[in-house]
Amino acid sequence: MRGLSLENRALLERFRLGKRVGLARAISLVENQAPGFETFLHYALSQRSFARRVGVTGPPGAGKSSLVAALSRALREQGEEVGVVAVDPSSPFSGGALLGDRIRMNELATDPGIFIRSMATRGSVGGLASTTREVLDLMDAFGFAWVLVETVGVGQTELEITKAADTVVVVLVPESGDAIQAMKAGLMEIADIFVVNKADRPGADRLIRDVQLALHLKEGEALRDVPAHHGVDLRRLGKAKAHEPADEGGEGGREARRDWKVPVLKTVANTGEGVRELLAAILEHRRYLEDSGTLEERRRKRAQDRVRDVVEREVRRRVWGSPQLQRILRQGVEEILAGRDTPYSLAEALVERILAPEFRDSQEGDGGHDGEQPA
Ligand SMILES: Nc1nc2c(ncn2[C@@H]2O[C@H](COP(=O)(O)OP(=O)(O)OP(=O)(O)O)[C@@H](O)[C@H]2O)c(=O)[nH]1
Ligand SMILES: [Mg+2]
Repeated sequence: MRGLSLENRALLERFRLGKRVGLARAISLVENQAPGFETFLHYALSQRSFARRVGVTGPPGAGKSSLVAALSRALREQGEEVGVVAVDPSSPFSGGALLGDRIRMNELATDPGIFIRSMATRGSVGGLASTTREVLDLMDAFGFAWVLVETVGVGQTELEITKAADTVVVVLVPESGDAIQAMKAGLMEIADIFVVNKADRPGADRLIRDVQLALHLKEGEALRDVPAHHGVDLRRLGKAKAHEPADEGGEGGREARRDWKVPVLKTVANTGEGVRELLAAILEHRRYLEDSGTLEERRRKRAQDRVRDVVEREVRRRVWGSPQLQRILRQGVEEILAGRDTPYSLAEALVERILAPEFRDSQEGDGGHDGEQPA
């Protein structure tokens, strides 16, 4: 690893001392991919991660921010420290989203035990840029016991949240459509806990039944197992079986899903109704993750994904940042346009060039992207 610049070293010091401005500046460094950010992360994240990471996703306006705020309050009442990341909120977490809840939100915002950060996705396909995951890591390393992340999910974009969170809470509302839509959107695959929010609105109980039915169908269970009553069924929460080994998880699949009974809870986020039960379910899921070895598995997968992300980012940076390759690309494109070459042979030539030792040598001494002096 390269050394840290003097400036970033000072920042690291503040970060490690638990100074909030240190965290805020560290997040900006990472978000902007400013010089030396990867080196900074290397030092800042060198400890093991302990935070409980909870992702809250769902359609726009479902009440995700309200729920995250209510959960944060509940956690703060228990003396827990909470970091919150709101990704690309259509209504900013600190502003419009919580207009009806301003006073309590302000309380949260001035509470030193909670740190809230909104960030843009910058058009990343997954809706959750790799920098977002790095920001979550920073919050974890900073020492928050809980890190909550809110992402707006429409369609497939929220699937990425499974890469960032240990527990995924999917929020639906009566007006967001039926359970079939949720199934189509892949929400059944990613939800560890379903929440039907705005339970004060008509149609909530129906949606709960539909989601439960869909879950049962998915699990291939008999219809007679559908609970006769609606709402929170706390009996279902404790039924995680730990004896089946976690399967290795296919592409994007969540491991050992069949061992966890996905609860369907009901909340009214802006009054706090049902939030206690939601927190209980999150803790229950946490216990399941730990007891079944799934947490370890997810962390292993997460570390692997992270390395891949960073390698890809670094390779892209070096390759497309190389004037030499840019030159070959420009010339090659002319050949393609003239009908003398194809993108495939040009790409192959470029890859061979990249893998040649001369390319590596030419990269040395260009100082890398962070322009830092080795310590
Ligand atoms: N009636 C009712 N309104 C709610 C409930 N929860 C949230 N709201 C309101 O719904 C609106 C949207 O809530 P948010 O918490 O901003 O929803 P969100 O999912 O974070 O929205 P985006 O981040 O913009 O996608 C706000 O006006 C909330 O006050 C609820 O349980 N019942
Ligand atoms: Mg929001």
